[in-house]
Amino acid sequence: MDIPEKKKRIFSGIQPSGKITLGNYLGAVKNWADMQDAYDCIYCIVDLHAITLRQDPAMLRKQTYEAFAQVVACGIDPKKSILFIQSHVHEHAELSWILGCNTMFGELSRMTQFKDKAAKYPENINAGLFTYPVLMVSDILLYQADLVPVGEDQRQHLELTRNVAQRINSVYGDTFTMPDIYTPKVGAKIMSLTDPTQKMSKSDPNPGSYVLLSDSTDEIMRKFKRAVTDSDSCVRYHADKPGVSNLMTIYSAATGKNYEEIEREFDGKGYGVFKPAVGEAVDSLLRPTRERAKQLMEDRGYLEDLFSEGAARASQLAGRTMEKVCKKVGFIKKR
Ligand code: AQP
Repeated sequence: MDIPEKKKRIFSGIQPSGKITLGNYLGAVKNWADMQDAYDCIYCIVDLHAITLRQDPAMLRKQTYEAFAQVVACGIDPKKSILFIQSHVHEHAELSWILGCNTMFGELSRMTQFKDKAAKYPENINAGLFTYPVLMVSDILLYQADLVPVGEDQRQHLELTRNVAQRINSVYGDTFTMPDIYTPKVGAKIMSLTDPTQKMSKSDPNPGSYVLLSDSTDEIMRKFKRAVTDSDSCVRYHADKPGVSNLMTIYSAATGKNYEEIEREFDGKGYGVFKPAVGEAVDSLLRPTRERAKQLMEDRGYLEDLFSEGAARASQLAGRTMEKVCKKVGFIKKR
């Protein structure tokens, strides 16, 4: 009899630092849903990470509920995958301390995301912003993840994860699974609608720059009609046309059409026809998720049951790793 091969374990997270955008959806959450059968998936709303930037407490609470509801609405099945909220599993912060004592100041000083965020928020360069990568290392190693689906921007943090895992394994003996970066086949990088040289970000102060999963049809249509393009009116994918190319990427992700098909479809039609067509395609794509998330938000009790169950399942795995780590580093057990 064939013994079924053990599924590889995936870990990934999303910050409730704003509302989930079309970029987060196409670049991450949609793929999460598609990976649930082939992998043993653990997904997390990373609220501990979100407070590295100053958050309004009431907003953070609301956004955490909303992010959880939206992730479920996007098709993450909490029975199939483990879905939980990071601060509900205390081992993330505990492991982060131990791993922080095994991560070098120089390694963290080289992290480009820290440099970028420090430049963007000079009034709040807190120690958490600096040690953020250690918490990410802990998130991954706590669950002994084999694969981590992240964008290119996170590659440096994943390399740090591997370095720390290797260091611990060589100093204390085999402790952690060595994780690999996983680049999903379809993982579009979606750019801002108002500045297509910047990625679409939920914390962008300009709401016209992003489309939210919760945006109404009117909001979606208005944002696409105002999206920055260029002065000619030709729908063509080209590096010199970042605005149009970004809209084509979005249209392609929403309709399944490739760039050639899109260029043919809008040949001679101009942006006045193209931009509303992108809006309509995105609205059709997001409508079912929007409606399901709204229903879920009206049933807080159900959401609370789901995230409590998720945390209980995650805690079991996290507890096992923590016990192993504490023993390896020389902590004694209480009775
Ligand atoms: N524009 C994007 N295109 C494709 N993928 C994206 N992701 C984020 N923006 C885009 C992917 O979404 C996942 C979750 O991201 P995150 O919440 O951990 O933080 P982030 O990458 O910093 O996303 P934001 O929206 O830009 O948040 P803020 O504004 O708070 O920093 C990740 O897998 C990411 O690659």
